[in-house]
Amino acid sequence: MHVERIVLIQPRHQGTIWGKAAGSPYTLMRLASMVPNDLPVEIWDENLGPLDYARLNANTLVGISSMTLTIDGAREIAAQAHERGSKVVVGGVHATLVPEDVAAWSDAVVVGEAYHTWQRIITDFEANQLQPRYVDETWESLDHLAPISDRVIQLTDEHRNYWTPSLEITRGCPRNCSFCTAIRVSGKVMRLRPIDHVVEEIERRKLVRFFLTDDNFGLNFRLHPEYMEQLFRRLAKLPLDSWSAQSEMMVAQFPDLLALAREAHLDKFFIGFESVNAGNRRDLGGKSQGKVEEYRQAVKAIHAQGIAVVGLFVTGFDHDTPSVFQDTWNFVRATEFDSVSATVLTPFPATPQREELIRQNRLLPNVPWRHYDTAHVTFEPALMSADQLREGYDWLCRQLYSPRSIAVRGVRALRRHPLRRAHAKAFSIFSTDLGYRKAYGLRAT
Ligand code: B12
Ligand code: SF4
Repeated sequence: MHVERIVLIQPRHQGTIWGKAAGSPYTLMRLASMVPNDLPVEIWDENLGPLDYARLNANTLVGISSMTLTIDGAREIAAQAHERGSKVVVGGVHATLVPEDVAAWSDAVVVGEAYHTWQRIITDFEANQLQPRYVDETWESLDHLAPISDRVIQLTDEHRNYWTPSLEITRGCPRNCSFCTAIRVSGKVMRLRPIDHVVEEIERRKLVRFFLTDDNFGLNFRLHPEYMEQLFRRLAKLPLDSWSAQSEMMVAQFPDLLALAREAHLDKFFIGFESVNAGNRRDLGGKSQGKVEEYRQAVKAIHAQGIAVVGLFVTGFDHDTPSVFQDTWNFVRATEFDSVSATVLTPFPATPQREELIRQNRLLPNVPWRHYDTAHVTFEPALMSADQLREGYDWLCRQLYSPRSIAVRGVRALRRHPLRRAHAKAFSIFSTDLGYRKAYGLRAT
């Protein structure tokens, strides 16, 4: 078959703020870079505006990436594409978790990674032999990944269209938290990209700020300290403004690496403290124990090296009572977080946690997938009612994201920087809390 073009689509989840979407469509940028150069490829991001379905036809292969929250949007896009005769391939975390559901309305489902399957899918489409399912869960080395191509850099125009470019340096996480779905698409083995590749990509994409997609970058302080040291020394030489990464709090135990990270322009760690309730420790995968004094010490130690801390908290665990909201707020107020994210525990499909809730008949009926945004209540908690969780969470968010709270945290964070840098730092400091405020606000819709 003659392939006219390949169209990779990201369904809408957040829209834009002042004309730009939050994060660059990194997943699609990687996939688009693997499309052979003689084949036209496009990235359509529904966050940036409505999709031009009229340009699809039977010679178009449509690829959609989706998380649970956007899977219903993905299905609508697939239906539109099918009306115009296109074939539709769906991948990403939701397709990986429940491929049989996605198979019902797509032509092919991609489970796991696509570094080996995506090119085969294109060849199979050309040969009219698209298979219903492609699986890659081998978690192979990241050494030979196709780099983001110049063609893709041009067509994404990420500096104009997105607030924060994404970048991947490591992938996977050997922890096995019962609620985690990220490890289903990135694997339980920690893999590292060659430092030369990372530096080359930063330079070619002309990145000065970025957010790491790595699920637990900080764990490498313990697992791969030499790699981290080399990485930081190389990044220190680049003209970067700032970058941020997800981590667990044990990075606080590595002051020397933290100092190098700061020199490498690492500005902010997003740290999953998860819960202030020690009763929940069995659910926290060993990385947090609900010991608030330890959390406080960790924040201090990380701040001491000049790195900001965004505290991530989840409410609704089985040992949480209605007091968890006031306890979380008290703890946040007394601890100098730079920003805070509070979410509701969310039993994503195919997690051990969801299996257990199903066994106990505790999932709320008829909750649409778009409410799996970590801000809606989707199950009956153990020690409070669903309404108590909903109201308590609303109350907590009103405290956390009030203009006053955001201002207090922001001004406190600004004070840690020299006055001459305050202007440059203001965006990074306030944007995280404001982004969370907006995401929480979407809960009402
Ligand atoms: C970057 C990111 C974001 C960015 C989004 C950037 C963007 N594209 O718009 C931001 C920060 C905005 C974001 C927001 C949220 N996110 Co997020 N995010 C991620 C993260 C960390 C990395 C994804 C990524 O880019 N990886 C790098 C690329 C290269 O790898 P990849 O995506 O896995 O893609 C590979 C394969 O999956 C496959 N593939 C994927 N799609 C497709 C499509 C086709 C056609 C094919 C062939 C293959 C394929 O091929 C790729 C190459 O191998 C993931 C964690 C993870 N590890 O997936 C969470 C993750 C996707 N997010 C998650 C969640 C829950 C959210 C939020 C809803 C809530 C929250 N508290 O974070 C919000 C959304 C809020 C809202 N209302 O919109 C969950 C989703 C769980 C689920 N089952 O749906 C994840 C898995 C994290 C987690 N803790 O579990 N997120
Ligand atoms: S530490 Fe984070 S990335 Fe690792 S398994 Fe737990 S939730 Fe997932």
